[in-house]
Amino acid sequence: MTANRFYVTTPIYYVNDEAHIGHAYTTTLADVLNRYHRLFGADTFFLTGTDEHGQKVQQAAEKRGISPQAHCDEMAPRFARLWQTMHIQPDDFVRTTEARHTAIVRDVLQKIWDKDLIYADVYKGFYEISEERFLTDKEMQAKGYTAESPEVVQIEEKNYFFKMSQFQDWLIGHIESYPEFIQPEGRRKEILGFLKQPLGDLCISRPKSRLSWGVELPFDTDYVTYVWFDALLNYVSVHLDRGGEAELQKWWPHAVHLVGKDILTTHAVYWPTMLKAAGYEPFQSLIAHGWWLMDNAKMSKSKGNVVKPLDLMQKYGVDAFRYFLIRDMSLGQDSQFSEQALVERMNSDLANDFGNLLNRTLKLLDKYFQGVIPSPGPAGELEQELVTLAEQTLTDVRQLVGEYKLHTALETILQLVRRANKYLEQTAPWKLAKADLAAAGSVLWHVLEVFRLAATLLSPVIPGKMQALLTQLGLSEDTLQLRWGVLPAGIQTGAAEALFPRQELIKQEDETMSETLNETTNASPEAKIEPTAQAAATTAPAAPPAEDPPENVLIDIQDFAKVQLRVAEVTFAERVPKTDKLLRLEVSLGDETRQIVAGIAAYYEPEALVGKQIVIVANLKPAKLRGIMSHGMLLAAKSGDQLSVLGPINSVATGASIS
Ligand code: ME8
Repeated sequence: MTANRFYVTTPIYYVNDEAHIGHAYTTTLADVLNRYHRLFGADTFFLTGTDEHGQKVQQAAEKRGISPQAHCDEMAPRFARLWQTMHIQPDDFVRTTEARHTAIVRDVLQKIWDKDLIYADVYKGFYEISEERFLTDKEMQAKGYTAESPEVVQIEEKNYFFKMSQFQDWLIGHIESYPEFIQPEGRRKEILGFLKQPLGDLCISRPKSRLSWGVELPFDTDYVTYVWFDALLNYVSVHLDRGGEAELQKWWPHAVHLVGKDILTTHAVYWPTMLKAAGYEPFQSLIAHGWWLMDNAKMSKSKGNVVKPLDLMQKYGVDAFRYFLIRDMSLGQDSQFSEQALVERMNSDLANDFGNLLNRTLKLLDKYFQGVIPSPGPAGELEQELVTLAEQTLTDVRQLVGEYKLHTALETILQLVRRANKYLEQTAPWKLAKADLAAAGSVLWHVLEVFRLAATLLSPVIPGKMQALLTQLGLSEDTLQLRWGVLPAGIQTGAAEALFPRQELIKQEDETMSETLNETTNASPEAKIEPTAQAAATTAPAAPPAEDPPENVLIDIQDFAKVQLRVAEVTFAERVPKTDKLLRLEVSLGDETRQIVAGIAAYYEPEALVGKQIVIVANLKPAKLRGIMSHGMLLAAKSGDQLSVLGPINSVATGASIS
């Protein structure tokens, strides 16, 4: 019997640029699959990382006037931090410049060289700059390039070649025998079609005179290997380093590679033949997903249509973003991205279907049972139907996850929630309660049990919100079980608060300035990946200013309770260019970093604020000031032309709530 294990990988991302929604998608998908398999009882491993060698990275570093290593050391943690912010939990994060990786690349090269499967030759051909590889005549034609096209250069030089052509027949046989090897089916056919033409050998080196930023070949110190022969090996190098061949064998037969369709050939053709040459078995499956498109074009920086994940998360929250990515992409096809679609998806699925039913149920629970979960009574016909559907949902979701149909899995879970809504209408516990309180209690138990089950099934996709739901229901994590009938009676639930408030599209004020901020290469890593902010109390907010409240108007304590005040520590401060009013602050709340723009430049030197604890309003809608996103507002007292930023008199834990 094969072990119940699951090993999932993402491509390792180039560090020549910032992460965008495409990177966020593949990594979220891997995280969600990993969490599902863990929920289903498998032993799991999830690997992601960064691809740090090659021409593009060398050029990006040159442009900034720093060494490639310094550039990589700055960029790689940005990816890692972004994944952390997105609640993505890889088991390891590999960087191709780490010695643990390069040592294995050299070992494998030596092994293949010793088997006489690598040779030197002088090659003349067209080299595609963006893809960093030589193109065949056919590929030149297919891409519509000629010798004059700026995308390619003609190069003649000595290089090392891997005898990939020797493995063509074996590869075709393997793909034909194992339909799950390349998915979806369309991509498998595409590769089989590609393999109808004779397969060439693969150039795996660059002379150091042309490119030095790579892994030196063990058999010729004038050459490096880079990109594919380097990067693909990350999938095995990490395990070999962690525990040698035994550790690799533990995970390797279960390896599932997730990639975008842009890197299908490299993973479906180069990679299995490299493995075969090195004496390793092929991976289990390669899953190629489609692209997120903006206005029908792939996102790319040159087109200026890149969507930054952090901007979206700061506006709508991490879980809403994760939910949208998984729900709105049918794996294998392209999907059109729009912020409007994200907002609509949140409102229809999460706020309406899930959130409304939850609120109604909790209100009824409060009214008739003082918030204590009642016991289930005997199941009638309607209850039986609900239980049958719930059990069917469990089976279907497991199967759909196995088939990588996550968007359908989510829809299936939501259908169960909608069915529970109908059940509530059919049974009308608000009427029932007058005649038979126990029967009304049984109805509420059934609806809440649907929520417990839905929370279990949705927890891999929206872990933060489902944790909040459990807390609201007074349940512990071990109630996240995949069977009907777990909900304990007699538990006191917490206060009902909207888990998924209705969202509106948040418009950006001034896009061009935001670009300027993000282009600033000297900005701290947080500034680039975590642009948040809000006006200070003393500046005109970017959102339309609320009317000044008339003096002496009394407000309810509930109104004040809506305002989240927290203690923050200023970690960085600078003047905002081209204005003498604003400072840009980075503040820590302990568990997160935020950016706040405050109108206090006339009163404070930036340095004087660093290290100080201040008070911020933490739940203001984000706004843009001079193109810089502000997430929160600091409090300051103003009298005449004096201003004092407020903070605790004694130092307290950073992030502490103020009540
Ligand atoms: O190719 N929609 O790195 P990369 C969906 N370093 N996914 C997208 C996307 C989009 N618009 N754009 C990018 C590399 N992706 C190599 C990989 S692996 C051994 C080496 C995702 O930074 C998608 O997963 O260009 C794609 O395969 C990956 O980002 C490319 O990332």
